[in-house]
Amino acid sequence: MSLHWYPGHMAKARRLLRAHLPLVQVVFELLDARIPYSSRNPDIAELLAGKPRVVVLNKEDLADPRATRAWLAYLEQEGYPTLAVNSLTGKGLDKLEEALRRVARPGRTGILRGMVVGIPNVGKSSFINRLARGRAAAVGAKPGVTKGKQWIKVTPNFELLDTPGVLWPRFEDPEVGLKLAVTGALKEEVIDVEAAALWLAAWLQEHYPDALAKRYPLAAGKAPEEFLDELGRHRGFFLEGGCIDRVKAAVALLKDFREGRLGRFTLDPIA
Ligand SMILES: Nc1nc2c(ncn2[C@@H]2O[C@H](COP(=O)(O)OP(=O)(O)OP(=O)(O)O)[C@@H](O)[C@H]2O)c(=O)[nH]1
Ligand SMILES: [Mg+2]
Repeated sequence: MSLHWYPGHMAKARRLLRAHLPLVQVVFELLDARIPYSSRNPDIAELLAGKPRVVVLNKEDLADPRATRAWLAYLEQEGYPTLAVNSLTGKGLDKLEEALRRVARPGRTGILRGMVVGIPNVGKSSFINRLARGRAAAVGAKPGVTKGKQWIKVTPNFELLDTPGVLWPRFEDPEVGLKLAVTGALKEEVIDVEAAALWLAAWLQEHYPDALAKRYPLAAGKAPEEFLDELGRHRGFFLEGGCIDRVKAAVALLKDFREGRLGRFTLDPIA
C-alpha cells in the first residue's frame, strides 16, 4: 500500500476533534462491524481517554452475525456500552437510549451533546441522519464526503456533531491497510486496487471457501490471479491491444464485496 496517502486535512480533522471535545458530554466511536479492530483509530483512543463513550459497530448488515455477537461481548468487557447498528434501516438503534443513560448526563443547559467520530466512510453521517430522521448531513459511498464539522439537532435536547473521517498516518500491520482498502475507507486513488482485490479473493477462499464461487461460478478451483483474469474476460474488460483490464475486474470485485453481494463477512478475528 502506498505510504503517501496521509493528507494534511486529516491532521486538521484531528485538531477539530480535540477542540470540540470539551463541548460534548459523550463520544460515539463508530467502528466498521466487518473490521472492529482495523477500523479503530489508535490515535483517537488516546485523544478520547476518560471521555464517556458509546461504541457503535456500524454496517452490521455486512458483517458475519456470529462474529458481531462475539465482538459486542468483547467490547462491552472493555467497559463501553456497545451497539451493532445498520444506519440505513435503523436496526439496533433502539438500544441507544439505554446505552446513553449508562454513560452520559446532559450538560448545564439540559442539552446532551455528542460527537460522532470514526474512519472515513464508516457511516458517521448516515448514523446521524437516521437518528435525525432526515437528510441532515451529506452522505456518499466514497471516503472523504464530510469535510468540516456540522451540528445536527436530533431532538430539542439532543445534538450531534458530525465530523470528517480520521485515519492515522501509518499502518503498522499491512493487513490493516488492506482491510481498510477493501472495506472502502481509503480513497481509490491511493490504493493498489488490484493488490487489494487479490488479497480479498485469497482471504475469501481461505475463510469462506464457497463464497466466491457462489457469486462467480468461474472462480471455482482458481488461484486469485487467474480468477481476476477470468472475471475481467467474462465481463468484457479489455485494454487497448486486447489485454484484460485487471484493474476494472478488481474494482468490480470490490464493489460486489462492499455492497454485500458476496455475503456477510467479518475480516477481523477477536485476538
Ligand atoms: N450497508 C450499509 N451501508 C451503510 C451503513 N451506514 C452507512 N452506509 C453507507 O456507507 C457509505 C458512507 O456513509 P457516510 O454516512 O457518508 O459515511 P461517513 O462516515 O460520514 O463518511 P465521511 O464523511 O466520508 O468520513 C454510504 O454509501 C452509506 O450509504 C450501514 O449501516 N450499512
Ligand atoms: Mg460524513
